[in-house]
Parts: sequence; C-alpha cells; structure tokens
Amino acid sequence: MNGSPPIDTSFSWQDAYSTAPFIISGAWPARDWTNDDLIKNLPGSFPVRIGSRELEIGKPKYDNICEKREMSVRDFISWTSQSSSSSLPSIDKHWGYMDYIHLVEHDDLESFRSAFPWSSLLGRDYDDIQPTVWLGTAGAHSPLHYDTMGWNLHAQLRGSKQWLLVPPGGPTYNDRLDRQKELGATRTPYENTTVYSEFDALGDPSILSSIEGVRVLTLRPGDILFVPPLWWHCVCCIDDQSNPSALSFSCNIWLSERPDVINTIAEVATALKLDSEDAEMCDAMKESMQECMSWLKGEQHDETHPIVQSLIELADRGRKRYDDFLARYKDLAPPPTTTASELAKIDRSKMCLSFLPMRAAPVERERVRPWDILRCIETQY
Ligand SMILES: O=C(O)CCC(=O)C(=O)O
Repeated sequence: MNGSPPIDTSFSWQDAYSTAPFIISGAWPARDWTNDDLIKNLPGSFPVRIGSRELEIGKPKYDNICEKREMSVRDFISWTSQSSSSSLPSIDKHWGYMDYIHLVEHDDLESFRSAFPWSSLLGRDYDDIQPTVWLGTAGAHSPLHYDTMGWNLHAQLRGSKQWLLVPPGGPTYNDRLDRQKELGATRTPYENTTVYSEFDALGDPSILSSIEGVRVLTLRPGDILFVPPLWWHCVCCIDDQSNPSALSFSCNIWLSERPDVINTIAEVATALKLDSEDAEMCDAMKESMQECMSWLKGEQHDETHPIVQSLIELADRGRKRYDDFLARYKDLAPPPTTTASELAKIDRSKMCLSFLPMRAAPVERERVRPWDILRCIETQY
C-alpha cells in the first residue's frame, strides 16, 4: 500500500537537548521497602551481575564481562548481609547487581507492577508502561552509555545512587555524532537499546573534563530523575556497605516518543548485524527491515506486518505522549549547565570501590559503531 511518509524524519531533538536532566525530590512514595517486601514481591530468580570492588581503571564493567549468577532475592539479600556461606564470591570484595529486571518479562511479577504509581506521575494511565527494577549493593554500577529510546524516568525507592550525566552533544545530528565519536560510542558489546562508551568514565572521570554541561547528581529515596533522550550516563550505588541492609532499589521506565521510530529501526539493523546466528531469525529480521524502510519512505509496504504496525503505533502514540509530557514538565527542566566543574562533585569514597591503575594495554577489538549501523541502513535498504 502507498502512503505519504508517516513521520517527519527531520524532527529536531532541540526540545530534549536544550533540557538538562532534573530531579523531582520526594516525588514518590518511597515506602520503606524492607527486605521482606522485596523477597515477597520479587519471586523467582534473576541474574546477578557480580564485579570486583577493585576496578582496573580503563576497563568498563560491561554486562558481558561480568560474572553472573542466577539467584532469588532472598539468596541475594542473605549474600549481601554476609549471612550466607555459599559458594558465591565474598561480599567484602565484590558488588552484586540484580539489574535491568524487566517486569513485563516475568508473568509472576505482574501484580508488582501496580506497586509503582507511574500513572500519577504521567497524569494518564498508559496501558503499556513497562517498569524495570534494579537492586544493587554499594559499588554496583552501570558503565557510561546512552539508551536509544525516549525519556528515562528513574525513581529511587531505597538507598542512593550517584549519576554522572553527559549531554548528547548539541541539537543537530552532526553535534550528536561528534559527541558519540568523542566518547567512543560502540554497539559492541551488544545490548538491546544500549550504546556504550568504550571509555571508563567511572574509573577516570577526567576523560570528561573538556565536555561542557556534565552533571553529577545523587538520587535518594522518593526522588525521581528525568533523563532527556540520548544523555549519556554512568550510575553507581553508593550506600555504606558496612550496613547490611544498604541495598539500592530503584525502578524506571523509558517513555518512548516519536523519534524512537528511527531508533527502533536502527535497533533491528543492529540486531541483524550482531545477533543473528539463527538463519531463520535473520531472514525474518531482513524482511522486517525492508518493510520498515518501505513504510518510512512512503513506499509499498505490508500494513499488517507486526513491526510496521508497532512503528505506526509508536509514531502516533509517541507524538501525543511527548507533547503531554513536555506540557507537564517543561517548566521544571533547567537548561544544561555551561561548566564542567560538576565533575568535582563525584565522591568516589562512597562508591566502596578501589581504583587500580590499568595493568595491561587494552585489547583492540573490532567495534561496531552506531554510525556504521546508519550507513548500513542507508546503503542496504
Ligand atoms: O541504575 C543503573 O545502574 C543504570 C540505570 C540506567 O542506565 C537507566 O535507568 O537508564
């Protein structure tokens, strides 16, 4: 079926870019999430990313290089309170992160979703909000990256987290590309919707010292952080490990918006390049890419194709939602700062980590860059 191009691809990120991240303090019922609450409400078992408290500067702790163990929240908590005599690495020397628990993927957590009053925050009861929860000991962290989808609303419910935020680079596509190059943006290691930096900003924040508008923020229980699209971030749980109940517990959503249509297509292309060992899956993804691109260009396409339908829905829903969202929060959002002095606020003593110099030269790996993916879309579809 023919049709006009469904979205304005020249859409500018100006609104989002000219907005810096902001916190609404005490915005949410922080509740006293006790260990028993967590154990009761998060049944089943989840992967825990484990890392050494001694960090080699220059080696970001990407998801794929960390040791992982599957455990229940009960076992995780008993490990963190040192009451377990398990075969797990010693909690004195390690951190653990039950991170990125996407509630929608766990049927038995459906009721838990209602514990988070996102609709009160958004002023509307969206039926497709998909919260993710994060439970970590002091020192647990996520290396510098940005998420390819929409606004991120991150609510701290227990404990504290330090966030280091770096602006996307500027309002134009080229500004953002320059920032991506400056920060060594890479899709390898591959994680859906995550673009990592190859630099270790936690180990050596000085690599950011020439960048304007860097932000360092601490989230405390009841706070909600709003992260505008494409802002780079690096996050560390910073509670005192000498307190056994010092777990950080937080919950977030990514609020998709219209430009995410393009990002969704780039995600399919990235998966196709990096995650397509299965030939059948690969063919299906190629077909999806063709349909996406035909739809985007207003050419003949299959309107019943599931990915086309989801893009159409995203385009419709995204624009409306973004307008609602900005109307509600735009007055709260400050402009980005113009100095880099924020970096001085990083308190690494609270991170319960020690930083070792790099012992060996980094291994040169073949990287897949976000701009390679765009080139691939342009040339192949
Ligand atoms: O809290 C973390 O460790 C990472 C959170 C994050 O990356 C996000 O909310 O986008």
